[in-house]
Amino acid sequence: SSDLVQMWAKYMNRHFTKEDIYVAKKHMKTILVTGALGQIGSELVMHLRKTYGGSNVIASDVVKKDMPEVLESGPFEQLNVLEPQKVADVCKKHKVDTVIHLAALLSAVAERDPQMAFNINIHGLYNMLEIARENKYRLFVPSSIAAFGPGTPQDKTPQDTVQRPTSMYGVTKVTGELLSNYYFYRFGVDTRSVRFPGLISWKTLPGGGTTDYAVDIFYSAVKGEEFVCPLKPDTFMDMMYMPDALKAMTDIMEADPDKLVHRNSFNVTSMSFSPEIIYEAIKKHYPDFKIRYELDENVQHIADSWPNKLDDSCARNEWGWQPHFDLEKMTVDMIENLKRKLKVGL
Ligand code: AKB
Repeated sequence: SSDLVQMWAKYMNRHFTKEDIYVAKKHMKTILVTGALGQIGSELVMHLRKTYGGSNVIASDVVKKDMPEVLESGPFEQLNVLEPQKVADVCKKHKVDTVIHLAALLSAVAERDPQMAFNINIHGLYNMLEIARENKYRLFVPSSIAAFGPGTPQDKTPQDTVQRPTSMYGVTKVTGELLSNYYFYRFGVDTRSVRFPGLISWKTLPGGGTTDYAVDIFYSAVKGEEFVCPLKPDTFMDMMYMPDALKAMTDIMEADPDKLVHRNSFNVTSMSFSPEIIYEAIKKHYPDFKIRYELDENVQHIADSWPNKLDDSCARNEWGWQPHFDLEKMTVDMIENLKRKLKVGL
């Protein structure tokens, strides 16, 4: 199937030359982040501001939450991605050249309201693609392990393989990958993305994903509470610690475009574990920690349709992807930071 990618690229090359790929050779300068007060956004904005300067990273979200670190370290705009004219005006006002579009519903919440998920995830994405096309912006839109489905090989899931997801979230992610590639080949918009696994962080909670248990389990352990797990003990999924996810986003956006065979989207992973395995890793630090399994069938159903472990060799070969955190290292860091955040066990 990588032959297919090559063939398609060759065919589509008739529509554009390398010079048409907007600003592809330049670095990011002024960046708009949508969904900036969410789990990824709140950390990404601070990470980008350190590298590109506070005033060059415009944080935006549909509601203004009480997050002084993000709100006070640079510009914030209250924006709804379903109002494209307002988004375009804000981009022009700040002379944006790159958009990182994170505003979307996650898998479990999307499955509870598929119509709303379609509206936000698809119409929001389409609006951002059109704004990028009209204004020659570069665009990053995260995909997910949810872009795979029951027919996909579950172990060492290849970069190019069957993508027939059965969740609305997954359908919106595959659509996002296809549309982003289409805008690249058809209009020369510099779109790039990765398929994120479950992201684990101590700063901001995820909101309604299938992999959220891997964050919640740390909160229970640090607070000295029993953890009630919604998934079966042997449910394997790929995971990643947030610092590696932030690195993946900046590395791919700054990657040399000549080296990219793929674009939307790259498999990336740091580790693969099950509830049983992460429980054992945390138990080394909290020997009395208890887990109880109370299945949420909807969440289990989604998790069962996702891969156990991705093969991310294309990301490693094409733009040097290399994670820093494994399960043990992440566990130590999560516990240390959560103890400080929750002011317990210090
Ligand atoms: C979710 O569980 O929905 C997300 C994802 C893997 O995309 N964390």
